[in-house]
Amino acid sequence: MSAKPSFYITTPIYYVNDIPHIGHAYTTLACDFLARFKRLDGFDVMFLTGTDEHGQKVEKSAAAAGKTPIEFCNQVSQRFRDLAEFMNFSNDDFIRTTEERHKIACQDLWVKLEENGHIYLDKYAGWYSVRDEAFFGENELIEGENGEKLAPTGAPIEWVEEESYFFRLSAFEEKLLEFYESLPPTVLPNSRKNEVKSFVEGGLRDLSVSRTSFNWGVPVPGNDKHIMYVWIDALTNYMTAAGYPDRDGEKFKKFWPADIHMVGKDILRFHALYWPAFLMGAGIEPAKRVFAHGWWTNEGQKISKSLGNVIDPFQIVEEFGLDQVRYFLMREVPFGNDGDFSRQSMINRINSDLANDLGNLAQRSLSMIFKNCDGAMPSPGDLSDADNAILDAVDALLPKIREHIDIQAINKSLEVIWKVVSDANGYFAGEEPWSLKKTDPARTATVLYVTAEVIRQIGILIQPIMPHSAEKLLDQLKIPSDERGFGQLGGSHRLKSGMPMDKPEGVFPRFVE
Ligand code: ME8
Repeated sequence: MSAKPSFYITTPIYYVNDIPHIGHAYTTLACDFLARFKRLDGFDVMFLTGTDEHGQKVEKSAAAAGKTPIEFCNQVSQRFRDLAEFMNFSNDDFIRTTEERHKIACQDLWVKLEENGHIYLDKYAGWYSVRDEAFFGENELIEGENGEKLAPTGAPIEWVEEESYFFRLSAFEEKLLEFYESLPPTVLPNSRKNEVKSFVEGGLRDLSVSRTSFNWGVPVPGNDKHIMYVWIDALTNYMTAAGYPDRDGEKFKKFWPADIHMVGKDILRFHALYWPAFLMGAGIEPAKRVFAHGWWTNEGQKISKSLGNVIDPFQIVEEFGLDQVRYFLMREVPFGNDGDFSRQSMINRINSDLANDLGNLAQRSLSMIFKNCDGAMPSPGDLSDADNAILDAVDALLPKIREHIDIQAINKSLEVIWKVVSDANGYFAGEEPWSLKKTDPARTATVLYVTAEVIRQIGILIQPIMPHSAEKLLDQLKIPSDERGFGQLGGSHRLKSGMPMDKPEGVFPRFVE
């Protein structure tokens, strides 16, 4: 394996009881963006996604569909793979919890926890929500419309009384509180860290980690009457894919602990509390960061099957274009906050940021080069203050972007790029190369060259967010494919003058209703 630094990022593994929707596409897109960014920035990246196929919820959904659980899983899991391909996600692996490698990993982790004295057999009596696959205390329940008891998520609950193994979660309070305070931050955004921290401060009860009332899952080693709690099984996927239980293997040594578990805020507690506790219990380092992003609503309403307003990512990509949807989802909402999907804001982003700002800048300048500079990249003359200012601005982008990416402020990383796009538009309009071309062709050549150089660097920088469009732009500038990494940014790799150009084609069309 190479000596490059490593970067391991994971998405949640999605339940196969439902077909993929915009929320799933969103989380995986954020990871795809970060994985692509890190690859271009010289890291050896492992990017994992997959499907969560065990548990009572899946067993029930399969029965309702008249299928065996595995037939059902095969079918729905494939939809998530199709989505990954359709959205141009660059995941390096796709894990399914029904795979043999995963069963081995789960059972090994269980044995480690048992050997370390963190698992004991007792009896569980309490409330369980199949929809959330989670246990709830009486004090957490809410009242439904007809006075019935519901989980805090609004899901129905059932009273469960059965023999169960327990994990000594209560023994990890202090270690978890220390973990939340360690730096660089282990849980982001800060509001989420505070949320999970105050939950732990409220006191932890031991966690029931096995069930005997259904079969669809990984059997507990040495007592196969018990099936492991689906969250132990699910969370372990992140280690399975890194080669666990082969802890001395190259892959595990390189990629564990994971750099980022990206999740939605709904599953923060599982990732920032249970998972690090399980790992601490097994003597394994927890992931370096859990980032819990916000929730999408549709035109102001909660997205739900019963409201019939689920946004189908396949359909919006067909309508608006893939890179356009990718850009909108990452740009529109501060990453971490909740966001609202509206057609109008999607159209505004496409027409203003993409078609007007970046698209016009590229199309106008490259067309002028093609028409006025004998179809080749011109040579710049002496640089004016204005030329230097815009070049300095684009040369200085990468370190600024990295600062945002280090805390997953994806939207901010795009904002700083678009600030330079906007400055470059101001520069181009201010220099008026079209009115100079007869009187001062040398100055025209310089302005066009400087603008094209800005576009070269912007083209390199937008590869993580809009891979296809960036490729088209860089192809038009005749940048060889091995000169598109972040090592090529900055002042020491300027565009080569004299390179023959083709007639440019617009990369960012306007959206017309
Ligand atoms: O929870 N807005 O799977 P899941 C933003 N199998 N993100 C959303 C969203 C929305 N409206 N709806 C869903 C599970 N998501 C478990 C995970 S991991 C070891 C096991 C995204 O299919 C978001 O990332 O219910 C959320 O956390 C995830 O889908 C839940 O997916």
